[in-house]
Amino acid sequence: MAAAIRTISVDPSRKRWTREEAAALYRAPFNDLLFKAQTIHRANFDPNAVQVSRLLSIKTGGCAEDCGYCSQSARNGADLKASKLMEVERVINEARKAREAGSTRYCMGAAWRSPKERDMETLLAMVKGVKELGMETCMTLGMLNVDQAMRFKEAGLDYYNHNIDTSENHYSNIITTRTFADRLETLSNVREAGLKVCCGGIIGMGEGEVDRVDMLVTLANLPEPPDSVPINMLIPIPGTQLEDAEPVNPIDFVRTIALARIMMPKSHVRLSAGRTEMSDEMQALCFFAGANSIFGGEVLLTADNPGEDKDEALFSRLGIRPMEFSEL
Ligand code: SAM
Ligand code: DTB
Ligand code: SF4
Repeated sequence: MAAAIRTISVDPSRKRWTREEAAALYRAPFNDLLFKAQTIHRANFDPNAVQVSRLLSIKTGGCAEDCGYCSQSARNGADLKASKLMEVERVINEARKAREAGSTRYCMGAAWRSPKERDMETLLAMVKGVKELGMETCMTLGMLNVDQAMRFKEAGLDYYNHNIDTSENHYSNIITTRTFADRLETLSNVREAGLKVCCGGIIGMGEGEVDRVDMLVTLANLPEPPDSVPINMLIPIPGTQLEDAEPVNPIDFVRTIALARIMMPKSHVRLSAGRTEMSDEMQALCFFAGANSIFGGEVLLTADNPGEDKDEALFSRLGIRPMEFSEL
């Protein structure tokens, strides 16, 4: 089995970021920052194509972790019905519908600290089935060891999502049942198995400017930057620790997207949770700043998302088209 482990190819010429350099960009005049981000975006991607992923919660609620933002933690008072792991056939049927609606990547999420051995066969069957539809597959199930990561890789998993969520410094204000180092370890296990990494965070959890910058410095300076970088705007969920968090200033959110684009020029930057609260203009600025992926559909895992009709109308007004399978 050890032979299947991929050696990580690190590009020695790749830029490593300092906090000072990144902070200077974050604070630059808005037009300068956006011009730079858009220039870098165009050099690496079609500026008018946005990749669409779809999420499905395959196991909802009752989670043992205490993430202060999450509706699914058993430790907070959010009003959510917990469910058991979904059946494989149902997951595949949902994925087929998502493919028909234009999604190219199917992301399956479970409210776990980490997957248990007894569920592995079911999870591997889900990956196989979705992969057979021709879609890219992604899972987000909590912490993984190398052996689990390799079994997912063998079953056809393309991406694993595991967010660092915020800066190392702010992390323990939000989550106490695991550490920032635990998150980095799973990311390293996932890379070692040859899976692509999807890793980002949440803006709007009471963090300062320096925390946003530090989070992006950590991501950009990983041995390899994540292939996908989801930037979520906190959805304040009643009953959670962060239900009354101060809303994010839209300009600061756009700055964060632009900085992610500049620091990780070849990654897909995903404008993730929180779009129902964003105006069309704010989303347009995010696309201009280099976001080139979204979640489509009416729901994320448990919270609302704009839905297909709204997104189709937005894309059409902006002259944006959904990225096709051939462009991935
Ligand atoms: N349990 C797994 C884990 O935590 O790794 C996977 C599912 S978890 C819900 C995936 C990610 O969704 C979190 O890391 C977080 O970044 C994001 N997320 C969860 N609740 C959110 C909220 N209320 N607002 C914005 N993003 C959220
Ligand atoms: C990510 O960064 N955002 C997605 C996905 N990765 C798994 C999840 C967003 C969840 C939003 C809150 C909810 O639906 O419960
Ligand atoms: Fe559990 Fe993931 Fe929610 Fe944390 S973010 S409480 S680990 S489902």
